[in-house]
Amino acid sequence: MENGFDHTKIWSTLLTNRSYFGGALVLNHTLRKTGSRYQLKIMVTREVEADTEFMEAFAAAGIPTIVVDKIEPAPRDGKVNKGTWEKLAPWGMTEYERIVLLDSDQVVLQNIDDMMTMELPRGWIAAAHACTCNPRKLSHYPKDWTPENCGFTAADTQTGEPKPITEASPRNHHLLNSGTVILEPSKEQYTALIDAMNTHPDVPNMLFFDQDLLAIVYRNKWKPLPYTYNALKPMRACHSDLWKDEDVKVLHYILNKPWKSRAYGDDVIESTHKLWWDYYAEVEKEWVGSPDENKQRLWKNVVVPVVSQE
Ligand SMILES: [Mn+2]
Repeated sequence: MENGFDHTKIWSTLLTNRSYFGGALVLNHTLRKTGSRYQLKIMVTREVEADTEFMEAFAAAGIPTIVVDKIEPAPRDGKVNKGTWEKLAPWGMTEYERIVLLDSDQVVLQNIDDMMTMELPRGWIAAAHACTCNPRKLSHYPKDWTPENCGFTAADTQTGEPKPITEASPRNHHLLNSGTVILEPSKEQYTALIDAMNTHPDVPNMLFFDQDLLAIVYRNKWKPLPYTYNALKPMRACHSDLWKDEDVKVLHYILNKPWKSRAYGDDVIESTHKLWWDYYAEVEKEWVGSPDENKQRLWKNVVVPVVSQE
């Protein structure tokens, strides 16, 4: 329990460039604020590692980094489906007993340390469903992404508990959102994931990369978590009967990011951005008010350019 943290289990998120850094700082802040006994370690790509000033900012934030090598599928017909495949790297980090993947566009509103001890069958992962309501009617989303087929439509609106997945479940109930994933690193599972990435026929058409692959490789081997561990902001409208603000533990800002504008809307969905800006103001105060001039410089050079200032 060095530094008061339990080092056998970590939170982790992936950054491939500077653009989500404000998000990652806020995520880390909310983990600390909710009193987690576990540390956030940020996976960074080789490109990030080469960005000296960016790496100084992680150090100034007191956030350890884990450099991950490029992960991408073997080319098919000379083409590579480029995406966030490095999110698969934690399966290979067998020095940890458990890793909980979070997204840097999430904020933690209540202590979620129970995810580190939650029972998980050997060889399984846990995640919350993907919401397949497609409320914005995005044309590139699959045709069967409708509210009737959405896993959350079947959840218990009283308790928030997900409906167990069975053979009779609609196809979409087998889909998960990889914003929050509980996993136990294993060489065997890592190899299976990488093999599937290189050989599965669906890979060239995957829109959500790691997320789509996990749903295939862990089909019937993933435990659905209540929506509260990965509350996708549009669900506040499209699953308003399920959503209870006071129950949300992890709020996930999918689609447009809060840090892109301070002039967010006041509707049910966009008004959730206020929470992010409130936490951001706390982080800003810490850095800008710091007696450490280096920290002030890094704030100006690394954070300010990627977070809307008006
Ligand atoms: Mn996300």
